[in-house]
Amino acid sequence: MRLLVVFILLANAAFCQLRPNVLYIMSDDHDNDAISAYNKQFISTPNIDRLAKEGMKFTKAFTGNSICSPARATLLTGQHSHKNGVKNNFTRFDSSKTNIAHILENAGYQTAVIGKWHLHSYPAGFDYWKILPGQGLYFDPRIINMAGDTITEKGYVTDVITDDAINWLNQRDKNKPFVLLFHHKAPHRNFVPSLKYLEQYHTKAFPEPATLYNDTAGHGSAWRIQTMGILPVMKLCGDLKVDPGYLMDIPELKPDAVDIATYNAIMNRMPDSERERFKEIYAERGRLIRDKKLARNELLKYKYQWYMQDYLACVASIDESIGRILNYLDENKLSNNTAVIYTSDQGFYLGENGWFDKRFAYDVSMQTPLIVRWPGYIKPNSVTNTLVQNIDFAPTILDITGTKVPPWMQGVSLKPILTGKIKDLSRKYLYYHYYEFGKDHTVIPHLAIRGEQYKLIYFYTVNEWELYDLKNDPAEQNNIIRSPKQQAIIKQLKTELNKLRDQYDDHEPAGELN
Ligand code: SGN
Ligand code: CA
Repeated sequence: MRLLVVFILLANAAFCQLRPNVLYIMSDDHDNDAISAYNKQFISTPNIDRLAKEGMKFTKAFTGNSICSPARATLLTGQHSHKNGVKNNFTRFDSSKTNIAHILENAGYQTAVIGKWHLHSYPAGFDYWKILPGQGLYFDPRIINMAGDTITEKGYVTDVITDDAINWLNQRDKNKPFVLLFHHKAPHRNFVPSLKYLEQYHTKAFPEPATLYNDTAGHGSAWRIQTMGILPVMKLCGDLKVDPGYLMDIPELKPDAVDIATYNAIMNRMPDSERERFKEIYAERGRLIRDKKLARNELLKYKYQWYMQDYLACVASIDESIGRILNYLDENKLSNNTAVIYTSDQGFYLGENGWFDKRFAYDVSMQTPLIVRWPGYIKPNSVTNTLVQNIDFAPTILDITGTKVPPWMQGVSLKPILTGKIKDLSRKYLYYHYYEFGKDHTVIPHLAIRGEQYKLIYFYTVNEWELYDLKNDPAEQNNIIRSPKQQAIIKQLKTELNKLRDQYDDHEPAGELN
C-alpha cells in the first residue's frame, strides 16, 4: 500500500513537471509600433524583443472590440463581447460564471491574476489575485487584495506590480503548474513615466506619421465626430491636464478647476524628491507654448512629440519589467517549461490621423501585439502572418496546458500555429463589434469584418458603410465603398459579415444587413 502511494505521488510529480506553465503578460494600450520587434523607429525594447527572438511573432493579431474591459472579458471567456456581456468599459463582468480560471483550477493548475483588472467585479476562480482598482494609479498605486482591503504600495506602478508578480511566483506551490495573468497598467493615459525614463525620453525627437496633420474633410460621420485628436483633446504635459502655474497667461489654455484638481492629484502622488524635476520638465513645455505662441499645426507638432516622449518612457518601464520577469524564469529554471505570451488589450493611435486612443476597427487600433515564447515547441525567431484574434487567447492557453477547450468558447487554439503543425487557420475573416458611445472619444458603434485584403465596416447607427483595400491602402485612408469596381467584393463581404453574425450569434442590430 505504502509503495502504491509513493508511486502515485511520484507519477503525479512527474506529470506536473511535464505540464507547462503559462505566463500571460498584457499591457494596457501598448501599440505594436512601440515594440522594436515590430518597428524600430521609436523605441528599443530588448526584453520584449527577446521573446520574439526565442519565439513567434504574430504580425496580424487583432481584437474583436478595441477597448479595455471588453478585451479583458474576452481573454477570460474566449468569447466576443455580446456573449460574455462586457460590451463597454462600464459593465460589470460576472466572474462567478465559468471562465478560464475555473477551468484551469479544475485541471489542477494554480492560477493568479496580478495588476489591472478593470472589470468592476472581484476576480473569481483564481487561487490568488491582487488588482489595481479601475484604471490604477501610476505612483503609489492603490491595490485591492484578496481580503477585499484597499492598500497602497509605494513606488512606480510598473515596478510595484512586477514585485507583486515575482513575490507570488516565489510563494506559489512549486508542486503544481501555474498560469499567471500579469496585467500592466502602463502605458495607459495619463501617460506618467517614471522620472528615470522621462529623463531619457524628454529630449528625444520622433518621426511624425504621414497622416499626423490630416483633417476630417471628405470622410464619413465617424471620422468627423470622433474626439480622439491630439491637438483638440489631449491635455498637455504627460496628459496631466495642465500646470496652472505656467500656463495661466495663455487665455486659450487656461485650465478649469477640474483640470487643476486632476493635475494636483497626480503630482501629489509622486515621490517628493522627484516632483520638482517633473515640474521643471513640464514647465519647459509650457514655456515653449507661451514664448513661441504655439497654435494649430505648430502646437500639434510639439504635442505629438511630448505625447510620444511620455508614452514611450512608460513603455521603457514595461520592457524593464519584462526583463526582470524573464530573468526570474531563467534563474528559477522555469524558462524551458513556461509559455510566455506578450500582448496588449488592443492597439493604440500614436499620431496617425492626428489621433490617440483606440476603439475603431481600423488596423491601428484593432491590431494588438502578440509574441509567444515556448521553448521546445516554437521555433525561435519565427513569424506568422496568419489572421488571429483575442477570442483565440483563452483556447490557446487551455490547449497549451493540455486542458479541453469548452464548446462555448468562440475562438480557436493557436497551438497548431505555434508548433508549426499548420501554417494558417481555416477561418478567413475576423469579426469586430464596437459598442461604447458617448463616454469617451465619441466613436460611433460599428461592426466590421477583416479579411486578408479587405475590411468592411458598418457604422449602423448612422447607416454608413466603409470599405478599405488593405493591400493598396494599408493606412485605411480611402473609403472605396462607392467605387463601381468594388461592388462584387462588397456584396461578398456583406454575405460573409451576415454569416459571421449568425455563427457568433450576434444579432444587434437585428435583421440581415445589406
Ligand atoms: C479614460 C481616458 C480615455 C480612455 C478611457 C478608456 N481618459 O477615460 O482616454 O479611452 O479611459 O481606456 S482620461 O482623461 O481619464 O485619461 S481603457 O483602457 O480603459 O479602455
Ligand atoms: Ca486599454
